[in-house]
Amino acid sequence: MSLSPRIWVLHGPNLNRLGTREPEIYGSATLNQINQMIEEKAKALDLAIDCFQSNHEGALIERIHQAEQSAVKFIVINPAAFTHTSVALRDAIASVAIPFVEVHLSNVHRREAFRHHSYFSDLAEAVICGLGPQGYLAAIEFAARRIAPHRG
Ligand code: CA2
Repeated sequence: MSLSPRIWVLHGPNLNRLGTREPEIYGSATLNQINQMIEEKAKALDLAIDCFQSNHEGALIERIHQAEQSAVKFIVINPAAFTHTSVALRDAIASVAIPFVEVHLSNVHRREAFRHHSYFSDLAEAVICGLGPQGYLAAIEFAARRIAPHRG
């Protein structure tokens, strides 16, 4: 059994389409490439990481519920469009006592007004937007320090 602290990364709807369209907004990396970068970072920090993407609200909600039973110490989540619409996903993350960082590839505040409100930000430890895939890596580094400060 791994003794490394467990972190789950959750990607919301349509993020499986990364690298196919709108590179000027979301960059050219595919989700697989981003997950690979995340896994490399986690390995360097001795964290047990698991990346999950779904286009379904219910699947993301159930994954969040499972996080508690799976002794997950930290969640990094890009809720994608559910950021701006989903009270249900907000309630799910509020129902588990697991700290999380909200990540967005694009700077949502430079975009349409409907992207300026998030159902997650007031619950999040931090919000990172506009850094592209690097935002996930910054979130993982933050999580590593937040859950195990003695590990450096
Ligand atoms: O900037 C982000 O990471 C977002 O969470 C991405 C969401 C958007 O609804 C949020 O406002 C901001 C959209 C993800 C859709 O990704 C696509 C990827 C390739 C082509 C089209 C969409």
